[in-house]
Amino acid sequence: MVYKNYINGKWLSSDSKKTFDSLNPATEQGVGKFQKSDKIDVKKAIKSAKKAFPVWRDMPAPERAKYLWKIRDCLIKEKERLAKIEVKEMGKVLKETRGDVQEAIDIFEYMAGEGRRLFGYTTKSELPDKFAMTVRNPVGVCCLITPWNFPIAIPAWKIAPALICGNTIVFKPSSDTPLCAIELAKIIEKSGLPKGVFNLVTGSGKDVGDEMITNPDVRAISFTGSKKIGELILKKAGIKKVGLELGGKNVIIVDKDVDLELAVEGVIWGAFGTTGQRCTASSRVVVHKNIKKKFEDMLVKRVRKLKLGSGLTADIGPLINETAVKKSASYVSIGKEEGSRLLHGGKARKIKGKGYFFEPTIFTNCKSEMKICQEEIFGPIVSIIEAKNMDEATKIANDVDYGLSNAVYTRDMKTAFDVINKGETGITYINSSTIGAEVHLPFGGVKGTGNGTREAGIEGINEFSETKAVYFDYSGKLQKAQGIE
Ligand code: UN1
Repeated sequence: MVYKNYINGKWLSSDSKKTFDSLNPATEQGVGKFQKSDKIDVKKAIKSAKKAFPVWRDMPAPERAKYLWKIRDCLIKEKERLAKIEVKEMGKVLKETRGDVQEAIDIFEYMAGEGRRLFGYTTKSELPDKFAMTVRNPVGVCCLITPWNFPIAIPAWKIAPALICGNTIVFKPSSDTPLCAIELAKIIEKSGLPKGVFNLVTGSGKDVGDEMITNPDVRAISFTGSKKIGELILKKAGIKKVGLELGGKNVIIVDKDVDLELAVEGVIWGAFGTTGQRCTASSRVVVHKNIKKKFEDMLVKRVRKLKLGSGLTADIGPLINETAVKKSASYVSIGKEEGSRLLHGGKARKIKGKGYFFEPTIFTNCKSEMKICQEEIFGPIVSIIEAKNMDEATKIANDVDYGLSNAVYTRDMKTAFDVINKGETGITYINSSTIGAEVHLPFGGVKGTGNGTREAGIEGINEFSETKAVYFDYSGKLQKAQGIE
């Protein structure tokens, strides 16, 4: 099957006449062929989005919301089918792919409701007979560039707020999960959106992404992916609105005197859920020295029960591709060279000779400055660091370039609030893992994780709207602000 681009309400082949394959990471079999689009395709899509913009902008937001509601309804109907397609293309386990589709349903529902809010505010003018307020206007043509690890939810986090604010869209999905994107696009098409409001172009970052970033008709870029590409986008995009979500090196702190079973479950879920391929994955654990040994014993006992295999039957699915396997393997070598101790796992595996599997891997006796404790691995590898007290643990937690999500298991109020107040992250969990953000709260981080924007929640609206200050003078005379006579 050869899948096409969606431009101006039509499914079109690329002018390049080239295609690429997407593979099932559990079986290494192809799931389809997709357009390897070039700059001409992207220009066409941007042109169509630009043309559709005034129509969509001028439609009342509660009317726009009706389309989002239809998309939400259709996602609910198709949830199981989409979840199974996602297992096939992305590899993660079925209960998690269901969660991914659910997250998309949630955000469309939330943003449909925004159609009847999109609040600005009113305030008093410093002058008589003058009224002041803010309104939200759309930004214009928005290009959305998304990763493969949440191939339905992350595009939805961007598409839903962009649409409700009145923007038009060109969407480039990851080349590892184009089928999920096309299935989402088909659902969006079914909602009957005016043509050109939503466009999809598949292809490489080099050809498709580059044109999106540099094209002068594009007013906003929203990107989720690596820090390296995020930095490149910021350099190249010029004066565009840019939203970046660039990963993490998230930590779980485990205090002495906690329910260790609960903490172990939190680490298992955070470190090995989605095979460690979440920006929010728990890749570091900082443990109080008094309970370190006991905690490790319990963790290893628990991890041994996890079954590796196809996302339809196992607890841990494959990594996304061979490059990811090589990356995880190289960090295992680095971890050993750096002098940390391998407690469990560490090897790439095949099942019936196929698949990009990797054992859930635990390192201990790690030091914060080690590479395995500093760099984002995006695989099922977690590093345990010992702390002599919670003050030291909080400092170690902050000792990385990233700042997305952190968590602490504690019964002590001061420790909990220290992590809330001093933790350099955009998300903090008390007594649960580092993953599992909900769509009505802002998602994003500080330091190397992003440039200050947040997705989802009300902050997701900020990314896709421009705030305009409006001064309405009904005095009938020239009034000057700042006391000028
Ligand atoms: C991501 O890994 O990029 O909070 C997104 C979570 C999910 C979203 C993760 N709701 O883990």
